[in-house]
Amino acid sequence: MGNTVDMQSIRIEHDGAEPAVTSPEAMAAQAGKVFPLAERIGNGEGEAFDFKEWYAAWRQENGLGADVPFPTHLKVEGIDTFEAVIPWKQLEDAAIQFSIAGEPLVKGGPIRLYAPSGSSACLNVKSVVVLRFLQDADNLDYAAYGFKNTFSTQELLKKP
Ligand SMILES: Nc1nc2c(c(=O)[nH]1)N[C@H]1C(S)=C(S)[C@@H](COP(=O)(O)O)O[C@H]1N2
Ligand SMILES: [Mo]
Repeated sequence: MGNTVDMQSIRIEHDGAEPAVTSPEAMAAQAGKVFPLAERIGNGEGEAFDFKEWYAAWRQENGLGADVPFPTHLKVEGIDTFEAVIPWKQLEDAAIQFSIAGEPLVKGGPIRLYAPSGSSACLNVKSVVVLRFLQDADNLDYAAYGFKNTFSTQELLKKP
């Protein structure tokens, strides 16, 4: 069905680049190295690639030079409107799960982000369909998660 392709698409928005869509397989190929998610996440299933390795490769392939600043935060949006804002330093060792036993994710697809250095397991967003790269140098430790437009004080994590 025509919808199948859209459901497996991930939109990328980054200053200095045209918004574009990609696929789990294309992202894994771009990252270059794939490993069992369990290497980083206890009980993690399936295959993953390193988020920052993928990001470095993506930057290079899109010709983003030193004039385009590195992001301070990543905002990930799930297909169910759950979303999270994650400080860059909480993305250390972050991994993107993209398949299980070589097959596309049935649950949590097209991709799922795991942030083992994140301030909360709630930041492990499933069914990610948008990656938005943000610049907010005044709020480097700002992290948040929740359903779109429903961020509340309780959902804001002030600690890095
Ligand atoms: N798309 C999406 N991702 C999500 C959520 C959600 O409701 N939707 N819940 C989050 C929260 S609050 C938690 S605690 C974890 C739960 O992950 P688990 O089901 O693997 O335990 O997923 C996070 N990722
Ligand atoms: Mo949670």
